[in-house]
Amino acid sequence: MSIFEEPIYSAFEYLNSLLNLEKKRLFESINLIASENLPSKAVLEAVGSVFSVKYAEGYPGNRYYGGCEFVDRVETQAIELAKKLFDMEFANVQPHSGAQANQAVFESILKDGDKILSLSLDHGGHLTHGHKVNFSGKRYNVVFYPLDPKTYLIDLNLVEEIAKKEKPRLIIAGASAYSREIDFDAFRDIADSVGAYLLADVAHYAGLIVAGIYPSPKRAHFVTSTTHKTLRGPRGGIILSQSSFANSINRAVFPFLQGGPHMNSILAKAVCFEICQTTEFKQYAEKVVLNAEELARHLILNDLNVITGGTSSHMFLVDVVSIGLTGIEAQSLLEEAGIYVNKNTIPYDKNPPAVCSGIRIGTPMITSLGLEVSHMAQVAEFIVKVLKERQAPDNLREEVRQFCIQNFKKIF
Ligand code: DSN
Repeated sequence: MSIFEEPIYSAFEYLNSLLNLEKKRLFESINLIASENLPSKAVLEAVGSVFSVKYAEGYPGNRYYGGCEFVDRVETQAIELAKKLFDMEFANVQPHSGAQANQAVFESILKDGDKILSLSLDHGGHLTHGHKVNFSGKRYNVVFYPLDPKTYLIDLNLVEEIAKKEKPRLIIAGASAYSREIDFDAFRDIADSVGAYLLADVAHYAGLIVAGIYPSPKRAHFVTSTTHKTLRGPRGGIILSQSSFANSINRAVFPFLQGGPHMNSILAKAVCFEICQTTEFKQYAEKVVLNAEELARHLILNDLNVITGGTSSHMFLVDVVSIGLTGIEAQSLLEEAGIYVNKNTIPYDKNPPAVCSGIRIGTPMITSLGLEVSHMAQVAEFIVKVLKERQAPDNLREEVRQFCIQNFKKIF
């Protein structure tokens, strides 16, 4: 057999062993990283398909290469499904990531130096919403709205006040570490009152939105998302908008920011969007939120400080300084026990971003692996044993492993 045809395990044994180690890591540990998820087999099959061969710069019906008959049909289908799912007039399914989706929206309506109003990263926003180390903070003039210092919730009156004073050209509603509902309609009203555009970055909430259990962003001028978080699709991004922005968005994605679209990912996005329309997906999304609520409830019962006292989504933040730890310490103690979270700033954090005072906990992945509300007390107990009771995490590792082996659905 030629080296081109051999399976990875016989051609490159050392690479295959890394693949197996990663599978073991994923399926023998409790992954609570809020932005990660396990895609369905159909999505993974699409990502690994022969659609990865094809160059298709351009858009359906208007490509720079021959042989685009089937990729055109795939991309058209992905676009139609995305529009239907989010109930919006236009979709571009080519962005390689959420960051590039945001960049394309900025490019389509902003000039260098234009003003953006957004939630800062340390209050739960996102790097691309104007952080000073990111292109968004370097190219645009960014003003942030803070969370309410007592409730840690978005204060819409304050957002409106700042918007009226600052007159931004773009307001961003969306977050990577905000566990409560975002009222996108109210943001649109504020944007209208100051003549600003509204971008809803729903990367974290998209799966809950299409399942109808999180506020709809459809009144926003632009909606961006990743496809791999709560949507359970492939790594990638999408942009939705009103049809009047179609040309400027398309030009911003290609040829301005990107070259050839990844047609294998676009096939996988179409597969993901098909799955998202099913009752099974809606039930999955509901379970993600129920699991997050239940996990937060058990941590609170054990006197851990869950920011905002719970969650209305797939994730929540835990303040670990109140139990004598930093975020980075909590993350690494849990990792030793086989539980993955990420250190995260909490609102008004006094620690630097590399240290953080909190951890972010999410349930999309464990729900994909079949954990139910009834398992959450046990997951909380593991966390409490490590963080609060300070039991040696390596002693718990085997218990966590056995829990995973016994309770995770066999996916592969
Ligand atoms: N890195 C993602 C997250 O963890 O939320 C956002 O891009």
